[in-house]
Amino acid sequence: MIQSLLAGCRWGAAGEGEAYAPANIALCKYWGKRDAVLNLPVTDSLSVSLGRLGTHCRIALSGRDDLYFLNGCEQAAGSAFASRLRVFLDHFRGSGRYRYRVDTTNTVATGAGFASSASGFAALVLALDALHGWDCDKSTLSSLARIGSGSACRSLWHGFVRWRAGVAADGSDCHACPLGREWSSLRIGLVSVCTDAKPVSSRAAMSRTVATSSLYRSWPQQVENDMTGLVAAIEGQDFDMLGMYAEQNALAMHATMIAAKPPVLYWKPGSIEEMEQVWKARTEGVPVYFTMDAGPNLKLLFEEQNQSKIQQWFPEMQVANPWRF
Ligand code: 2P0
Repeated sequence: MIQSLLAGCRWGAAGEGEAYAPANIALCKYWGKRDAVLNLPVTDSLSVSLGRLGTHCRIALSGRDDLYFLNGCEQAAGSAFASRLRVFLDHFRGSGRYRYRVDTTNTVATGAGFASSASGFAALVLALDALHGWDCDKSTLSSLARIGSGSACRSLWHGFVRWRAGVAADGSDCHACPLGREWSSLRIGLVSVCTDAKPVSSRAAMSRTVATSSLYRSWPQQVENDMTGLVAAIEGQDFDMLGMYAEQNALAMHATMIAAKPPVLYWKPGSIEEMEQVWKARTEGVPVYFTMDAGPNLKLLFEEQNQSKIQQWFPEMQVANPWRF
């Protein structure tokens, strides 16, 4: 698959490649695969990027072995970080049997449930494109990033991005594309509840949910409904509609995994306390909604004009502006 995506590309290797990609938060979630090798999803998904929170990646050819650095620290060859990158880079070594030095710097907390793997693989693919001089279009790079981690295919662009599930068995029609709509007052608040390693990876949780959760049967219909609502909310810049659909979609996703056998429950008591704070703030007239991914932390959705009010409710939150990068 990778070979066909790169067919006809130049394949040089001079100097180094450098790139930045933003993290992204799904408003309509990717949850379940129709192909686990190619990371082909069951449904479309829709995200918004996190502006300056993401990953800077620099890649160059190395002498004998791959070398991996994360936030300036060399990572052992046997570490989970190095192993995941090595498997991905094995697709790109070409006839030159290239060895790479990869420097990854995250401006979003690594492994804290704030999607650093999505920005990481997107930045890596952009840096590889620059290093090898492929000069690929963004759709092709999106498909390449998808093979590293599904949600990475949405991190090739800033703003609202829709990942089309496609129908082709080889994934040739499965990549993301920007929605082409801006919403300059929209902000994302990151509320950290717990940064411990996840008890179950999102990959494992997704596959267990698809295989064992009776609630998963209704998920494609949920996505169809929520996607229509979210796209209409973005078109009409209707904040309450956007927040309502995004929050419902996240809760429905968690419901499918809670119904898996054995259940997957990422929430901590603090997650529920923060959800209740959001609902309480809303009853007091503060327009704020949340979404959550495969972890215990919340991402708040609000508009710039309400930021100081919301900061009083959530003094620890970190604010991302999707439109400043
Ligand atoms: C998303 N998540 O749409 C969903 C919502 C988590 C919950 O994409 O197996 O790390 O690498 O394709 O992309 C997390 O899953 O999974 C994710 P793989 P990924 O953002």
